Amino acid sequence: MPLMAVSFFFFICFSVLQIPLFSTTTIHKTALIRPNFTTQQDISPKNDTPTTYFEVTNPIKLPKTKSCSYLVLKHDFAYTYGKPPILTNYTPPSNCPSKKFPKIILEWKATSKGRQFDRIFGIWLSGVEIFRSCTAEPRPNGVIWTVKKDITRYSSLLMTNQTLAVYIGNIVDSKYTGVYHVEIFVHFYHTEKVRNPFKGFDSVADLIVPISRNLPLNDGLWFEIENSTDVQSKEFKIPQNVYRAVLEIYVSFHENDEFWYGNLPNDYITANNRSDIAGNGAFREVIVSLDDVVVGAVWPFTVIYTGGINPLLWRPISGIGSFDLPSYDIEITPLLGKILDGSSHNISFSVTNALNVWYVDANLHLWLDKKSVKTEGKLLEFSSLPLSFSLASNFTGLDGSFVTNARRSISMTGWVKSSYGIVTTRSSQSFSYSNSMVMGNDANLQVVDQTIEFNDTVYAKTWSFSVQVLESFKKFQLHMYSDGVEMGDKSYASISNVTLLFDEKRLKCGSSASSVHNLQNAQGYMLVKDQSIDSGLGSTQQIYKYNDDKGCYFRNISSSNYTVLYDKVINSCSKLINTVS
Ligand SMILES: *[C@@H]1O[C@H](CO)[C@@H](O)[C@H](O)[C@H]1NC(C)=O
Ligand SMILES: *[C@@H]1O[C@H](CO)[C@@H](O)[C@H](O)[C@H]1NC(C)=O
Ligand SMILES: *[C@@H]1O[C@H](CO)[C@@H](O)[C@H](O)[C@H]1NC(C)=O
Ligand SMILES: *[C@@H]1O[C@H](CO)[C@@H](O)[C@H](O)[C@H]1NC(C)=O
Ligand SMILES: *[C@@H]1O[C@H](CO)[C@@H](O)[C@H](O)[C@H]1NC(C)=O
Ligand SMILES: *[C@@H]1O[C@H](CO)[C@@H](O)[C@H](O)[C@H]1NC(C)=O
Ligand SMILES: *[C@@H]1O[C@H](CO)[C@@H](O)[C@H](O)[C@H]1NC(C)=O
Ligand SMILES: *[C@@H]1O[C@H](CO)[C@@H](O)[C@H](O)[C@H]1NC(C)=O
Ligand SMILES: *[C@@H]1O[C@H](CO)[C@@H](O)[C@H](O)[C@H]1NC(C)=O
Ligand SMILES: CC(=O)N[C@H]1CO[C@H](CO)[C@@H](O)[C@@H]1O
Repeated sequence: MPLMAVSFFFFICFSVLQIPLFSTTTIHKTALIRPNFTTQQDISPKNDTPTTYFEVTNPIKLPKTKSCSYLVLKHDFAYTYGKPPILTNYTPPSNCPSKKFPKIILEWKATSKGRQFDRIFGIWLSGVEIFRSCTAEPRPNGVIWTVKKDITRYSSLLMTNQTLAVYIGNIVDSKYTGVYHVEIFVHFYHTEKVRNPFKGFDSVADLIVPISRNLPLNDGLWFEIENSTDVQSKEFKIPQNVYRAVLEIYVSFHENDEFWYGNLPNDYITANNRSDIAGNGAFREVIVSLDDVVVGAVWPFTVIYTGGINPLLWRPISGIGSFDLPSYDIEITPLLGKILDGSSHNISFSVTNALNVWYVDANLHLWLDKKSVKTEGKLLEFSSLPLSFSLASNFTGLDGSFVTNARRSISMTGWVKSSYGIVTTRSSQSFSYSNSMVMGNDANLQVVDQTIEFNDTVYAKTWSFSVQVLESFKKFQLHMYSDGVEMGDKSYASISNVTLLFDEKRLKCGSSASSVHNLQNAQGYMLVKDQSIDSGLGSTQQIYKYNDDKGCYFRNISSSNYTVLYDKVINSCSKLINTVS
């Protein structure tokens, strides 16, 4: 039988040394204890061809002509854990005509064979993160996966020489044999798009300042946030002719916080004398500060990595966001008045209630006024209220229920004077969070229902009263049901159901700019014996709907036991209206 790396609940997409954090002699609390599992047995069809894994997303709309393609890195990632990232010189291809905002696509192609955990990884261009992802877990006959990402917004970097860094924290030994064979391409496409003189919200930045750790170093360029008081910061300086600034945040959570939305409150842990389980409750947020003032936050989507909960759920259809983790933009233009002084400032990150470990970094996208050497700005209004938070616990022994609610809002208004005139920008974020958790069967059963709403609004007004409004309404939902039963003889059975929803509506000047509705349901069971999966099954159904001003995309797909059961794609808006209500 072929073999497979399976990790249950814990330890997933995780790049720190694999020390079992929990003693495995613990009793039967299978929903609480999230150890790693692997197996020599591969519960899969026997054949010789590698399996192709994929994440369901809308294909990138490409211009007809491809100018050029460039293999930027080919590397085998074997024992790379704790070592420096792989570095290579990036040079824009000389045969690529024009510097006129071509469409630029990153293509990640990888294969792996044998047994391996899922590993988090990142790609940086001179310290600017352009891709955060998780590897697929290999199979004995091998797996292949390809991810394409539109990286046009990083054009300013891609048109000049840079250092490309890739870090995957992989560990290879006699048991975990999977080496990741990776090829990274950049594809450049022609576009006829004419540059807008007053660059609107869609334009790409002229300069991107990395808010990440400096090379040379070991591990990734991300900051590692280990606990709730850990603050990681970076000093930076911007040119004095900036007229717009957007901070893009990358985030992923691992080890004790990989399943943060299922973590128990500390009073439960203390009452039950169970310091071996992950605590600090189920609420987390990434806090972004500028010179020690909270200016933004990210309430992240609950990405489940390829080995999470029951790895069989995510084969071959990977979890939402697992192959291309979302990044989050915060418009900080109103704050430019504070940082246009030519001196150094700090951006820092912390994570409310964090347990070890969060990987966080950011890119500061800056738009420069080509017609002046100095712009001016002033912050007019700023409001950042403290987090509103409530927790209602009701438990007896290991069973009970917990309801957590939280809200936050941040808003700011400021003007910037440039050769475009005086532009007043108001930027706001508002968040709400609710999490209901039930523990039953002496904590063998856990049910979590979580909803995050995450709204961003940017409103820009010039003297000529032309107004631009960009709104983003995000809704992230998670349902997780996990039930385990002790079978004796160091074995147990578990079933799990997971629902993930990623919804985002973007409005421009009040009318729809794009919308995505991405819903995944997964069910599975596994029999775990002596920390190995003896048998099991995973099934997934997914509905993906996307539309923007260029068209529509709909996909209805399902898989079970590694096989796609149905896969319906609709590409045309008119057909979509007729087929799906
Ligand atoms: C999964 O497929 C394999 C091979 O086709 C088959 O042997 C196995 O019984 C299936 N498992 C389940 C639970 O249906
Ligand atoms: C970019 O790198 C290439 C290849 O190393 C080199 O030939 C070229 O001179 C560099 N360009 C600049 C502007 O440094
Ligand atoms: C939190 O993490 C930081 C960084 O590793 C460390 O210096 C600090 O001692 C930790 N604090 C606590 C309370 O563990
Ligand atoms: C708590 O657990 C530890 C380790 O399992 C044990 O040594 C200790 O006696 C327990 N304390 C109580 C009050 O049950
Ligand atoms: C940035 O933060 C570091 C560490 O806290 C501090 O030493 C430095 O003075 C700060 N710089 C500025 C410009 O505030
Ligand atoms: C706490 O849970 C118990 C058992 O489910 C229930 O009987 C009781 O009404 C709950 N108390 C509160 C305050 O919700
Ligand atoms: C987000 O926007 C939606 C749509 O306007 C609204 O219904 C919801 O209450 C908002 N949520 C928050 C947290 O602001
Ligand atoms: C899990 O999902 C299966 C299949 O959709 C469903 O039949 C079952 O009722 C679900 N179980 C729970 C507890 O939600
Ligand atoms: C997806 O396809 C399945 C199987 O054909 C069907 O039962 C289901 O209604 C479809 N869902 C949508 C939203 O079209
Ligand atoms: C990869 C990994 O972390 N493996 C660990 C899983 O748990 C067993 C038992 O606790 C450890 O021995 C392995 O090192």
